[in-house]
Amino acid sequence: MNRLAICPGSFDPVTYGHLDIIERGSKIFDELIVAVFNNQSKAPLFTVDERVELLEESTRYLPNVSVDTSDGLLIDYAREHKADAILRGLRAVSDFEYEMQITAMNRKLDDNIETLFMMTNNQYSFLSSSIVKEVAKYKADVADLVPGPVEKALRSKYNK
Ligand code: COD
Repeated sequence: MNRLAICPGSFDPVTYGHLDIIERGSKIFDELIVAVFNNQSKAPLFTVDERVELLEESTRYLPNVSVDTSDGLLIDYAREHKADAILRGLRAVSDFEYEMQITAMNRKLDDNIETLFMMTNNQYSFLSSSIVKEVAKYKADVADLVPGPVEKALRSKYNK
């Protein structure tokens, strides 16, 4: 049986923290779709197309991972793709409340699709797209926080 998971997020931009969850998820599921959604509460730096392209470049080495985008509801997307699970990462207790709300709402909309959480690698527990953007803006070195193509894209966004 082919097991499919959706790994949803804003990925604005993808970091090594995201990549760690994607890579570990790809070992558990037969197929993993990384799906870029717009999070209404965040003003993105990168367009959806740019985020998709950066994810594609950064996950090319994982043969069972593909990248897609949707402007609809996550649960509808998961249902349409007959996903077995939604995969999310957890960094700290501070993520928990937000994740619980999303999961509870998604379960109310469809209780056949499980949401699974993977604890972050300790090394990336502090890492978020927002922090990366903040430090990149001030021209700090982000080479060990994001994949090469993202580092380059940040440099060109902030005209370094
Ligand atoms: N280590 C481990 N995991 C991490 C790290 C890290 N350093 N950084 C981020 N992650 C995880 C996050 O916890 C998350 O699971 C995933 O990576 C993606 O993170 P983000 O920040 O890019 O994504 P979010 O939280 O902005 O994604 C929110 C969604 C886009 C999924 C949400 O807004 C959504 O579902 N939108 C679609 C519309 C919808 O269905 N809304 C109703 C939801 S109830």
